Amino acid sequence: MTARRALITGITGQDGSYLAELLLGKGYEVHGIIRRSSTFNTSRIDHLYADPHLPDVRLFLHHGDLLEVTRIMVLLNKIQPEEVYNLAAQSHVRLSFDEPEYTAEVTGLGTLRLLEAIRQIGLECRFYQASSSEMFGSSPYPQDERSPLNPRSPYGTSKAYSYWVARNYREAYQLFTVNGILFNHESPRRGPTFVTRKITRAVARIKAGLDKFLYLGNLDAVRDWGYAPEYVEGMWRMLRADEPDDYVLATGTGSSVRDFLALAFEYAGLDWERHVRFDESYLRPAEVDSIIGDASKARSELGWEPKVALDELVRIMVDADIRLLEVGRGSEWVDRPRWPGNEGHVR
Ligand code: NAP
Ligand code: F7E
Repeated sequence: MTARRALITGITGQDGSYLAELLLGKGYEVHGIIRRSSTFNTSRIDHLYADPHLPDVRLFLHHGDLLEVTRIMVLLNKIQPEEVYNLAAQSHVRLSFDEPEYTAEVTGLGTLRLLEAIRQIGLECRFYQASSSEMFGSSPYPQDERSPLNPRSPYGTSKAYSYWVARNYREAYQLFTVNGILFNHESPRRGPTFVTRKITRAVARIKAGLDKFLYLGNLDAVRDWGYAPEYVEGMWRMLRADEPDDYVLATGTGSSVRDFLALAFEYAGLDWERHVRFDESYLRPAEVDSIIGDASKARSELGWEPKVALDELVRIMVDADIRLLEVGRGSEWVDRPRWPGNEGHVR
């Protein structure tokens, strides 16, 4: 039997790395698009990568960028994926206020470029769009698939555009496109400038005596934080469903940034109030005050259920950041590869 073939944009990101692991573990041939960089930008997937000259390699990386449609067409034509996961994005909400046009180019128009390329070359594939709870913005919580979109940032508006493009290509051209509307999900591989990871890294550094203070913005914002490996499993389930549809993935529990702070510092035996200082540069011109998701549809139709609660998530992230400092690694943490037979191919 030939392996199912998937293409992941954004494979070097938090979710891309977990999704690549999941799909390789399920026997897929996985292709990822990476951006050329003057330094290595593959630390989250290095443990999965193997020299393509070796036998039985199932992970392949290709240089490309969502800004260049010709390259996207060439890659889709060459790879002929059966499943495309569009995870690439300028994903930082605060930064999107400083770079709104770039964010719209990548996070918004990038999706259109991919879908139009798929349509133009007549590729038959299933398409996952990484939609976001940021699209709900100021809509009252709990938010589900029927909640109105009221985005509050250039990132949120770009994601809303992509959401509608994915739906339009489903309706107009009968493409199998799904929107996974994911609420915040975190892990030891979370980018270090997102608030949870910023906090857990600071906890580790303060505990080790390397730093004294952590500077943050709005502590009152409420988020629904889940555990990233569970969310990529939900993405895969959406693409394996009988019909294309849109699904919210969330835990259903909201907590404030202050709650997260207290849990993380307390777990390390520290008092957060002695170490946290306010810096207004981390405030946003418009804030999403509270988002809490209702994932009932994913639970009943996909059998998807998150298991890791916030206190466990905090422990996982703080432990990982403390270990990272102990072993002297950079800012990225990856586990050993998971699927049998891979050991020989680790570089
Ligand atoms: P992330 O860690 O920021 O990863 C983003 C990925 O996109 C990276 O691989 C990045 O490459 C790539 N990328 C950025 N610009 C690109 C471009 N112009 N062309 C090609 N690739 C580009 O994000 P994440 O947390 O894994 O999230 C994955 C997706 O889900 C994103 O679309 C995000 O907006 C969305 N989302 C995330 C969450 C969440 O809580 N994590 C919730 C809802 C939706 P480099 O490594 O080279 O920068
Ligand atoms: O902020 C507050 C900040 O940047 C969370 C992305 O993955 O999830 C993420 O977007 C909250 C906000 O995530 C700091 O104001 C306080 O209210 O970790 P964040 P986000 O904006 O919720 C959604 C679902 C996505 O789709 C996005 O791609 O924390 N906050 N002080 C801070 N936030 C940051 N980053 N840094 C601070 O110092």
